[in-house]
Amino acid sequence: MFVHFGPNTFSGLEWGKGTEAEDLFNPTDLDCRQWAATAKAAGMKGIIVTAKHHDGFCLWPSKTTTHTVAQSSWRDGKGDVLAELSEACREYGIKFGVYISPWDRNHPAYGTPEYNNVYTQALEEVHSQYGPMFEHWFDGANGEGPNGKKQVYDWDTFRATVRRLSPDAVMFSDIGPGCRWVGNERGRACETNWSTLNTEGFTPGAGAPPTDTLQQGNVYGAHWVPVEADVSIRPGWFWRESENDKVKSVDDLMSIWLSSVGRNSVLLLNVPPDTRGRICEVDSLRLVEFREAREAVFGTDLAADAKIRKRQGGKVWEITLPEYRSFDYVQLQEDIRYGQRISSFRVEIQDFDVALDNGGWMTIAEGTTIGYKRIIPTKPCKTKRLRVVITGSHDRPVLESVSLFSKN
Ligand code: FUL
Repeated sequence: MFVHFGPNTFSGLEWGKGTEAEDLFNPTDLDCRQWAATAKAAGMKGIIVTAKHHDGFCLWPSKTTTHTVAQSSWRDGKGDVLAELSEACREYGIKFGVYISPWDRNHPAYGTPEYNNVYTQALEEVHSQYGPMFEHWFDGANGEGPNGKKQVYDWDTFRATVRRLSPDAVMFSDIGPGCRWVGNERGRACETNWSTLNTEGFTPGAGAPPTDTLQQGNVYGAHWVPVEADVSIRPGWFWRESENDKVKSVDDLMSIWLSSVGRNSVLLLNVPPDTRGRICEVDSLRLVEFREAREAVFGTDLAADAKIRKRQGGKVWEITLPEYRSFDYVQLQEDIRYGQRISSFRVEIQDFDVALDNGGWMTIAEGTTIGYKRIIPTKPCKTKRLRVVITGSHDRPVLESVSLFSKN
């Protein structure tokens, strides 16, 4: 779960200007345990909160600036969202991560080398006081206009600082090093999606590889930088009252799921708390309905008790079900401990009612990459026998599992 929360929650802006009074941030009923409980009930595994967005306001009492919760009148300046949220995550068994915007529209040092020290110190504060984190989100956005302040970021120091204090943190940015941006903010990965990427010569933000490269990765890319697809459950990243009736439907969320998790990506779904500091009922109910919808389809693997025969060095998997079964999705997984090798595949079913001269085998799905998980929607199929044929692979293909799921 992505959580966008800060002055924008109160102003209705997506990008705060940095000039907002600290008192603007004033949640009337903050409840981070409710966020963690919602994430848990939604089947999510971690929360990443905007500890500082582009407006520069810090949700923890940072010593790096005078634009924080400590200067606000919220809880008489004694409030600390990160303390409360990290504690709630621990209580609910949810991993905790942070987004700290490098772009800062408030800090006086922004646009000078000194700002790199400021940002590094912010990383130190957050990762040492509330970490270790499971993920650190480096946003690539920098919207200063032609006359705006330009900051040359010291990415090497930023990354080394996170690595030192949160050794296991996955670092997100356009180019990783842990995971990469999907190239859009709709939560949609490409069907062809290599987890490998060439990052030499690129930087996050304006110096990032072109969008289609971010989407597809690089075949034989030098680094393992899988995709993380981010999207908001609402039109905006931040809560606003006018969008309470625009929360995405279960069908929308399911479609996003299939084109992110189903395409070798992880999903980061933003659920923004309101001015109370709570996730609205409409969002949390939708999340539970979404979890139930996923469980209804993906909770039962119809191939779990199948007999599997692997032939041709793992290039062909023949699957025999105990009886005729109907399904709408084929799920394939590669054993990514060996990297990502498969570049094309085909799924066939045997249908004796079809008069074909090849034993009744019909192709029901074809695709390119698989990766850690690929879910292929098919037309409604009913069969007892199917086979997965790996038609292209860099090395010996190491398929890990084949699963079948039904909508009903
Ligand atoms: C972007 C930001 O500019 C948006 O405000 C939001 O935080 C999104 C997740 O990343 O780069």
